[in-house]
This record gives sequence, C-alpha cells and structure tokens, in this order.
Amino acid sequence: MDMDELKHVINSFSFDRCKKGNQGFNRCLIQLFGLAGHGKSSFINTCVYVWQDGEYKNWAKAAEGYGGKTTERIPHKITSNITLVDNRGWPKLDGYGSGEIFAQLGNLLPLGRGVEFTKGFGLVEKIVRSEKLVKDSDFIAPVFVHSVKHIIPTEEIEELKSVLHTAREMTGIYPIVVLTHKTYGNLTTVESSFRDMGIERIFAFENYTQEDHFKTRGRHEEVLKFLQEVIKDAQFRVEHQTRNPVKEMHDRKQFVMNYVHQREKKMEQEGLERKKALDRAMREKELKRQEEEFERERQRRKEAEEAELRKRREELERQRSAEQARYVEIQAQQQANAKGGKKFLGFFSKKK
Ligand SMILES: Nc1nc2c(ncn2[C@@H]2O[C@H](COP(=O)(O)OP(=O)(O)OP(=O)(O)O)[C@@H](O)[C@H]2O)c(=O)[nH]1
Ligand SMILES: [Mg+2]
Repeated sequence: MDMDELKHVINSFSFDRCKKGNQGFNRCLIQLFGLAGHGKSSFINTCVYVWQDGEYKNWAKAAEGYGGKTTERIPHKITSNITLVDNRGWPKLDGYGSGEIFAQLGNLLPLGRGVEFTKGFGLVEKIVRSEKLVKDSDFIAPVFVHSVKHIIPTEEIEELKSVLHTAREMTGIYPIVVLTHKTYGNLTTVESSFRDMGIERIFAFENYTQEDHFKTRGRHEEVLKFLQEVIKDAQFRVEHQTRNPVKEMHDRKQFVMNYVHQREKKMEQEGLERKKALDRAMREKELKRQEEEFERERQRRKEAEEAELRKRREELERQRSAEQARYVEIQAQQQANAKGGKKFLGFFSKKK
C-alpha cells in the first residue's frame, strides 16, 4: 500500500463500519504511556506532523532538553475517529504514580486536566469524581513508549514486564511498543529485551523534533503503518469480539481501585516489615552494647584481680626477702657471737 492509500484507510476508519456495528465505541484513543522523558510528546508531534504534512510545530510541547515535562492528559485529534493521548509519564517504574499511570491508561481520569501523583487512597476519590467527565465510548489502544537510549537493566526487566502485563490485563490488549531515538545505537538490544518480555508489535522511530524535522519517506511511512496497525487491531476486536464498553469501563475502574488497594496493602506491609527490621536492628544493637559492656566489666574485674594477685605476690616476696635478710642477720650475729665466746674461753685457758 502506498502512502496515499494508507492515509485513506486511516482517514476513513470508523467503528460504525465494523461488521457487527460499533458496539458502543465511537473513537479510538491511542494511549501513550511510559517513563518520563522517553519521547511520548515527541512521538505525538511526529504523528501530527506526518498526518498534516505541513509545517513542523511542537504541538505536544515536547521537552526542550532531555527529561520530559508533560503533567496533563492531552488529546491530539488525528481524524474524527482517532485521537492520540499524551499522558503524564512515570518518574520511576516502581515508585508512587503507578496507580495514576494505569488510571490514565484506563481512561478513568479526564482529558485536558493535570495529573497529580497521590499517596494513599486519593486516587480512588479522583476516579470517582471523574466519572462524569470520562467517556466509556472510547476504545483504548495502549502504546508503551520507550527510548533505546535506556538499555533495560536486568533488575528492571521483571518490573517492566509486570507493567506491560498489567496494561494487557486492564485493557485486554498487549501494548504496542514504540521505541524512540532509533538511531542511537542500542536498538537491537532494547528490541530484543521487549521481545523476551513477550511483546510482538514493536515500532522504532527517530522522532521528528524541533532540531531535526527534515521529512523522510522512511519516517512518514513508518508512522502511517503504525496508525494502520492500531486501527486494524481495534477494528478486528470490535468485529470479532462481543464488547460492552460500559461494562469494560466499570471493570477497568474496579481493576485500578483493586490495584490501589493492593498497592496500599503492599506499602503498609513493607512499612511494617521496615519497622520490624528497624526494631530488630535496634534490639541487636542494644544486645551488642550490653555484651560489650559485660565484656568490658569482665575485663576490668580480671585486671583488678590480677593487680591484687600481683600486689599480694609482691608483698609475699617482700616479706620473704625481709625474712631472708633477718635470717642472714641472725646467722651473722650467731657467728659473731660464737667467735666472741671462743676468744673469751681462750683467755681463761691461757691462764690455766
Ligand atoms: N533525537 C531524538 N530526540 C528525541 C526523540 N524522542 C524524543 N526526543 C527528545 O527527548 C526529549 C524528551 O522528549 P519528550 O517527547 O518531551 O518526552 P516525554 O516522554 O513526552 O516526557 P514526559 O512528558 O515527561 O513524559 C526532548 O528533548 C525530545 O526532543 C527521538 O526519537 N530522537
Ligand atoms: Mg511529554
């Protein structure tokens, strides 16, 4: 199919043309989600640029330096039946915010409004308050955007896999993965990481940006093929599956509320375990301190006993030496006496 034919197919897409009718859907929402700064807004700019085929503009307000900045859910209409949604990105995979990411993906938070990451059950209230502002007639096509600049470290693989799996559980569709910064050099490595996670549909782009928006056939064609893939899949699902958008919206709501509940339970559990570990560490520290104190006291006593023993030995030695000296003195005295006696006797014997 050439580019004009592709454009025609995309432009004429409507759920009304599905074999079973629209089943209650009237718009395909291409929901972009992923980590902050990975190129979601730039991908929207790329899609709009290709679709309008006019002058380049920063429609989606992509960041000017590395690191993103979108904090709202902003819709960008492509055709009357296809809308791309720029969602707020995750600051970090495993931190707070995962609830909001899934709430956005499930179309449970209103379009055109800011998205704040909340702790506790604040998100549940926001979802309930948004009920009248969100449309269950939106068909959700999840698209995960990831920059190949970021090679996924082994310790993040499971986390990311679980995010993609949760997205699939909630929307019924395995997300398409859009890789950005295609020419950066890590494409094969990052692509194979996603394939290993079970992702089958992967598109890679060098986004059109403020600095580089020289139109190339390769990029234009790839964007149109991406849009075609999304609508082909949406059409198949509405033609071949029995759908109920109202119930699906309700189920997604339930899903995210359960997710928040589980997250809070997990956080509470982790908090308890952290506290237990802290108590244990404090107890061990106290025990160690007591043992050291006991050891110091034992050492101190031992030294005192040794000093006492030394003192006694020295005293004994001193007494023994004094005894010895006295003995020597007595002997000397006796010898002297004995000598004196002899002389005296000698005198008498002479006289005889
Ligand atoms: N060279 C190149 N730069 C890109 C590409 N995609 C995004 N960028 C740049 O990367 C930066 C971040 O892109 P954004 O589109 O703002 O990222 P984001 O995902 O929307 O970020 P958040 O709004 O925070 O979620 C910007 O400076 C873009 O110009 C790409 O494919 N190639
Ligand atoms: Mg953005």
